[in-house]
Amino acid sequence: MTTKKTNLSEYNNTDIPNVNGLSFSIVVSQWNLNITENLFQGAIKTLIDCGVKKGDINRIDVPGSFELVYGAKIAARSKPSAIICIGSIIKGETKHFDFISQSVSNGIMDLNIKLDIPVVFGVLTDNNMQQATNRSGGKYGNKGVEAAITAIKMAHLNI
Ligand code: DLZ
Repeated sequence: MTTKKTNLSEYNNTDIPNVNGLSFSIVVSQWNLNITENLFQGAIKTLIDCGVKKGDINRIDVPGSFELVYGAKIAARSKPSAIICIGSIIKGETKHFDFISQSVSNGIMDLNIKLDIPVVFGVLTDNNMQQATNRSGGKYGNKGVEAAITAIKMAHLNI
């Protein structure tokens, strides 16, 4: 099956639920920081554009994507309406890509089972830097924007 490569970050403002009273934590991996900073900017701008107040958004930095799960656990202590995990894992010559990608996706899934707070997977898993660039504000949009919209929708479910 082929995937049509379109910009997945275009959203319709009228479909976005009311954000009154919602708060968000964004956990940002510092590995491949040029990519994750663009993802973060996409996410925070989207939250603010959708009406979330700056003061209701908290940022936690962690060294790499592997640490996102623990970072999200820390973020959960302040009971935000949703947590967004942002990371960029890029394939190299060793198996790190498989181990880290698998651990992070399983870890975030576990948090969704255990916590009463939705935790959103805003992690790019790419074969190379060009693919990551294309998806962090490039020609295929910004995964951070998608993560923010997902977080709002999931937080709204939990009201
Ligand atoms: C070690 C490592 C490598 C090789 N590559 C990445 C990567 O592409 N993306 C990423 O977010 N993190 C990477 N890391 C760091 C690990 O996520 C983790 O921070 C370290 O293994 C320390 O636990």
